[in-house]
Amino acid sequence: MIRKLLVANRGEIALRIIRGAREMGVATVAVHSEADRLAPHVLAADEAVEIGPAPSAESYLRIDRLIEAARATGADAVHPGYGFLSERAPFADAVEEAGLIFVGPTGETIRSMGDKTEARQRMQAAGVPIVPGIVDAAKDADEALAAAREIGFPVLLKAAAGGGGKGMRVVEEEGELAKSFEAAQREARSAFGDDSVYVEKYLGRPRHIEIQILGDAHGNVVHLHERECSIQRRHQKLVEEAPSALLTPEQRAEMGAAAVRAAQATKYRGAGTVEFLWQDGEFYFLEMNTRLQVEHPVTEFITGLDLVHWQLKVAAGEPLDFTQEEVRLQGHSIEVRVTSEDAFGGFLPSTGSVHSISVPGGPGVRWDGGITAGTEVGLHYDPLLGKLITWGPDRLTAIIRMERALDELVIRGVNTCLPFHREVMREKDFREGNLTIRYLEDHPELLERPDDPELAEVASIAAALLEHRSRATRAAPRLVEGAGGRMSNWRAFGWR
Ligand code: MV4
Repeated sequence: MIRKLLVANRGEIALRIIRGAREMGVATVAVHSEADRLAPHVLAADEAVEIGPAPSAESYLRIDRLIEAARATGADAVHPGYGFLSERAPFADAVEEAGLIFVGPTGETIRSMGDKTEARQRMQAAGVPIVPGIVDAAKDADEALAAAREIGFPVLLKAAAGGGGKGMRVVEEEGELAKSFEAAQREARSAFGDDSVYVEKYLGRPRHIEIQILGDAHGNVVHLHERECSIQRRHQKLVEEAPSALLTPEQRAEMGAAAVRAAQATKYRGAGTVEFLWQDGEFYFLEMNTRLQVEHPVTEFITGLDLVHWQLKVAAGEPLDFTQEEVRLQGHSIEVRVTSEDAFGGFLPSTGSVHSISVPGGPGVRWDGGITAGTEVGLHYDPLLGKLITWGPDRLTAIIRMERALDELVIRGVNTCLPFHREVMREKDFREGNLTIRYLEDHPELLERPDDPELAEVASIAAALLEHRSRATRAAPRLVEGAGGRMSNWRAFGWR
């Protein structure tokens, strides 16, 4: 087993990993920048090492300093969290070369999934459906045009070294292709130092559904069902849920089996996510993420499994001790990402000091946060302050609980996107589970400040006096026609 774990991250995910390690009797080492000396993850760990100034490039991204911190504290394993170095193959390699356990897949697996054309080739060979298109980069615009004619317009040009939406171009018709191809190549070269571009059929209104997988060092792989992450803005997910509101048990099993084949094709060890686009009853492999994801708690809620515990176990060589048939799917879970952004002002980042935070609790509610009163929110790091997650025996109960928990969560001192989430929870298409990756483009009203300014001012004065939000600013959760009456949908909680 691992004795001492260095957590190469900050914020809510560092705290989440430290909590999981502590429960398993694993000692923890936090690392932090000068700006994060008193951050919650530092206070929560058994030991802490300062690794550099505030900018990530001089601290959380310094492989040499992280390895040195592990050596100096006698850690025997490193958990990369998400973001930062979590999907950099050279980091996984450096950790192993230093004789330490990397909590994640091998550098080789990370590398092969980072190249999108290689990933497509491997998936095709493993019998995982991929988006129709070419599997090798196109040599020139003529080759791309020939491919596009075969696939049928519109097509999407993608950088082989890309991912996360960088370097993509939609091409509607033949006449635009040559120009777009050259632009995509230039973009890819300057962003990734690699100008390889390939061609895919463009899907206009897909859902983003991903499958959580878990593999051990002995070749066993299970899937832990899907998460639906369609509600996003500029590739930043905002709301996630598990299971998806519309998959049938047969479709779930089919996607799960495809994800397991994908993981087996890369000899996957650890927790990973296979991303799919879903449109008109068909699903297509998009990318594989070789890390623990932000939205992992919704999977933990519906399966009862602790993903950090399992990451540590399989990293230490322990086999999975349950089968696919034993993986439960119980109820429904929703997560909202709470960021220091003003959703009604174009998601403008908000900075300052957190004056106070009051976190929700009660049945079926989880707050995974990385801030306390006094935390300085600046521009050096990701704006994610924390995640609010609810569980219910069914989707409507999870939503109603989220509305209740959103009302209980009060963060003062910085603007947050909490008011936006209150709007989403009441919106009809969301309530009915009608989601695509264009959800926000289809609902621009959700990005408009809903309150009467006068009422908002009165409310903010009242809130300042009372230290919690006035009831006047929020309507009672509204029921949506056809979504079922409130109590009629409410079942007594507990395993059925
Ligand atoms: C697509 C697509 C439509 N058709 N591929 C965006 C990020 C990268 N991982 C792949 N992405 C997309 N690929 C085809 N053939 C639409 C997107 C896409 C998207 C995908 C998932 C979640 C959010 C998205 C937002 C915009 C575009």
